[in-house]
Amino acid sequence: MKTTITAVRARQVWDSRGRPTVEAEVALAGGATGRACAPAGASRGAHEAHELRDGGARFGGLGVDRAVAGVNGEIAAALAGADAADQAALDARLEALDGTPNLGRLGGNATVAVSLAALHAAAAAEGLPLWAHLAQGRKVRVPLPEIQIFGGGAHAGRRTDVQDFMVMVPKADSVREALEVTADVFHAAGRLMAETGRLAGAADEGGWWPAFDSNEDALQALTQSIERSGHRPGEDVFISLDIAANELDVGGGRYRLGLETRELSTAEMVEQVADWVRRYPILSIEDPVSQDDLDGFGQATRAYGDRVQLIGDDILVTSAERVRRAAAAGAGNAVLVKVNQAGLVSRAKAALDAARALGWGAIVSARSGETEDVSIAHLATGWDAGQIKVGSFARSERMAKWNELLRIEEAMGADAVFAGPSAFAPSVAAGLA
Ligand code: 2PG
Ligand code: MG
Repeated sequence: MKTTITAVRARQVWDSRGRPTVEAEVALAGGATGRACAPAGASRGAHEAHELRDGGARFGGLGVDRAVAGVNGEIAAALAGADAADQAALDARLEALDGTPNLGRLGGNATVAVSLAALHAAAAAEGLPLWAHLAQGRKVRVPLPEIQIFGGGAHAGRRTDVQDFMVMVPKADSVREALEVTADVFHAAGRLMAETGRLAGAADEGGWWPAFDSNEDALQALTQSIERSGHRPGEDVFISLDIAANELDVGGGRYRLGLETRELSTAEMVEQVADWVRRYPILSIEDPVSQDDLDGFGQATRAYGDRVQLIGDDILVTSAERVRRAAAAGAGNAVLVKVNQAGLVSRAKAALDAARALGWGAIVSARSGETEDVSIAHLATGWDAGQIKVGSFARSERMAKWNELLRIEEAMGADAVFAGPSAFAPSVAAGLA
């Protein structure tokens, strides 16, 4: 069979933070090959697939020699002869080989690189771009981006408590237009920051590293940047926040806003965000509470989930089971899908399918540590996820994904449909009409 795996190998490459990561290659009997890199998060959920690092002094303990050796040894042996076109069986083999629920023995960084590389190889064997291989002839939408303007939290020395200040352009006609509007806002924000002496560099995902006095200050500056860019906040351009509240959790149901030297209870945290939602053109909120606070996530959903997208990242960790559990508790209306958080392509797809079955939104997301790998542009499109999150509008590991989306949209030609408001859960989409 032309899709039979003949070889699997891995090497250490470097990510956008200059840290080692795993790159895998899969070769098939018919001559096709696929290649993929594992990304790496900084603000991680405890329930994610385990990232296998070497520890010790070398590279600050972040070496991936063991993960690479696992691919070149055990994984290569176990996958020889497997069918790359049967992703579910291949991922099940990896799961069984690892033998732990969180892929802790071989490492989610090893398994995700291999799982994705096999997917690329299967697409190549069909002679199709990955998005078209995944779409299997079905009509799929070009995803709506959320794009970071200011980076904070764990990605910028905790210069703001909120991690990502992003924008969305849901009423654009195409991803091309959405990116052009975002470029205007990104540069207007840079100019505003420079003029007011608040520009302090670039954050991990390419956003402006700001020197703000409060989180509110950042919201004001972002709204002002949208206005200055010539676009209309709350009409053309909306704000999306990743609070990444896990990073603010100081235990005992308390959240610390370090920038403002305030400590909030879960109820106060929910109210703080509700207050921002009332006063700023906010369309989407990610992780307003900590990873195990399903109750708090439910409180947030009851407070503003009828008009605002409420995304679970660290709380759902790309797990179908956690998505269903959250929905049963009335918590959330969208899932962030990070393939490396799940550790396998099939597990990530299952989380997305669970969300879709519930009428939720789904956002395929990059990590703060990325490479030139553009797989997620294809996954977000081919899986018809509706939304994509890549980081900011600078640095080539980010721009590579945006540029790939432009190529995909162009390849679809007159058939291309931009997801726009259809990307959201119905009540959120209704608010945009
Ligand atoms: C997140 C991601 C991307 P990290 O929290 O959504 O912004 O960050 O990869 O560090 O988990
Ligand atoms: Mg997040």
